[in-house]
Amino acid sequence: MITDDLRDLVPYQANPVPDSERTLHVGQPNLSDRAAFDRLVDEMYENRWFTNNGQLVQRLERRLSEYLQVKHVVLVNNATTGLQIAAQALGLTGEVILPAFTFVATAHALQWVGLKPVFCDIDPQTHCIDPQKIEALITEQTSAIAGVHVWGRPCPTDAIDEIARRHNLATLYDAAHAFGCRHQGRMLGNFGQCEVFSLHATKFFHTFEGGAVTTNDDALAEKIRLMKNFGFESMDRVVELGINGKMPEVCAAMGLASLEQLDDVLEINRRNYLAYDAGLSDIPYVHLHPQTNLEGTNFHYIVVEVEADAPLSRDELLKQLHDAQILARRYFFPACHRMEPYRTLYPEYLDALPETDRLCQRIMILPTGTAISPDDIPRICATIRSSLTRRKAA
Ligand code: T4K
Repeated sequence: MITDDLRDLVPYQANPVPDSERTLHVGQPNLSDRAAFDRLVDEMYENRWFTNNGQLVQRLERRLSEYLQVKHVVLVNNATTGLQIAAQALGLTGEVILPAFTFVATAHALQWVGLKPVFCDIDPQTHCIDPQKIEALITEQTSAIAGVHVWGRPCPTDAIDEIARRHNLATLYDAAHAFGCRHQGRMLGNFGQCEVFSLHATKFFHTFEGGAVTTNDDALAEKIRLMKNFGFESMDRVVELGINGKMPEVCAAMGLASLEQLDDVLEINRRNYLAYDAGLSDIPYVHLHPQTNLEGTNFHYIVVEVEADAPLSRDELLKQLHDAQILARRYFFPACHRMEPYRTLYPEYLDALPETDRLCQRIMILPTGTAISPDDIPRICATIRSSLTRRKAA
């Protein structure tokens, strides 16, 4: 139910451009309450403490640990660094199995720390790694399975755990999309040896730039804390190979202010999803990727599949939307195995991932979040309908 309070959160109301002329983007950031953010920035000034594990970072870690019901939350400067640190802290070597249907950062983080990404195909129903295809990829060099909770939909963690146990592999999850999502009655953040969230501006919950590594393993959390701060155990004493993965205080201020409004953002996302569901349901050739976990998702991505025999290809439809100032996006396009350096380093995957390749050709992401007004979604759906029917009639 959208209340008046909720409407106050939607920034379009302060926007002088009429709804019908605004450009609609995928990924426009949710805004925190400005006064709450300003108060936290004032506090940061009073403390004269801007980074290096400041009070706001510590406070946000405590809040997130309560929110995610996980023992340890280690904030970092972004999820890419978080994944690199997690891989190092877990002592991964050789090869790591992951889906190619992910943002390229997942593969880059592993390759950057000297691991070979081994790309696994996805389950076309869930868009996540297909557990039935993992085992055939395991070799003597495999040290871990890295699942990605694509669009916030949980990976099949039981199946992955079972394979990992049998082959003595580590498990970690890229939870970049999945803040606030639940799985089997628990918040994501509690699965595998550790999970890594992105808190980038385009995400459901954000800190401008940022990331969070979560784990229930005390020793691993301690190692990750050391590693994100150059390996310093105490002043002048370095005990690990470390990096600069620290989150600045101003980012934590954004996180603390944003956390207060997260329930409202969730409600707006849910409203938008339901409006898309209704608006797209009778348009032929397009299908909204269904949310199967209505009580446990953040509804942050509106994912639409365009059928192969539609009168317009996915890319032609995108062009029509862009012409109407609706900047829908292809994610993830192309998939990692078709991007450099992977297509040159590992050409064996170019013909090995049919479901990934099919999905990459078919899906588009539509705008949602608090920057979208209730009137935008009917306009977007009408543009999709008229583009498809115009072409069919022609
Ligand atoms: N794993 C997965 C599965 C991920 O999706 C990501 C990041 C990562 C790992 C790595 O997390 P981080 O290291 O970033 O914490 C964007 C984001 O930069 C990236 O964080 C995100 N995933 C990815 C899916 O999307 P681009 O290259 O698509 O960004 P860009 O600049 O094209 O912006 C996306 C849209 O957002 C545009 O329509 C414009 C809009 N936008 C963006 C920003 C930053 C705004 O309206 N305002 C803004 O301030 O990567």
